[in-house]
Amino acid sequence: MRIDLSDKMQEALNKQIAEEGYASNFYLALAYWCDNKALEGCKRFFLRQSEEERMHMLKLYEYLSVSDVHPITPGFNQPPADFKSIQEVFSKVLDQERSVTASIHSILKLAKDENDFNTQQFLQWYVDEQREEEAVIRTILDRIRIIGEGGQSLYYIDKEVEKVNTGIINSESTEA
Ligand code: OFO
Repeated sequence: MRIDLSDKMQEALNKQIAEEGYASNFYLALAYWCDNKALEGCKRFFLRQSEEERMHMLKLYEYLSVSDVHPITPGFNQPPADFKSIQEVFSKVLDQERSVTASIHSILKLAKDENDFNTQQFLQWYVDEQREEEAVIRTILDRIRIIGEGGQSLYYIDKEVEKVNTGIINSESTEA
């Protein structure tokens, strides 16, 4: 089914491709920052996030493609390469996710203003995904705060993040 998208919507969805692509690269950068600190659980977490963000980007390519709109492949923006601590890493992740959430919400508002029901439906998946991602990151940040900054804290933080990787902590268990 071909979907008619306004010029403004085409531009907004193409911009979102760049947002998701950046998020994928950002998480890749974080994975190898963690690798460098021997934080294997955190590395695995960010590698998986990087793959998921790429998948979010590709969903947008497909949506534009079935709408007969040529998706624009974004250039690479340099993600940050260095961080003071794992606490700083996860708080930057929360900032990053909040900014993507704001971007999705603004496209959804545009879709509502334009009575573009197809795009509203398409974006709902992203709204849910963002809510779940933010919930997981907030849980990790809470645990990091509880563990504190003592000598073995990195070891315990990595173990907590590994629980997310294995599904012991997930978005369902974090949403009250
Ligand atoms: Fe694309 O899910 Fe978060 O950013």
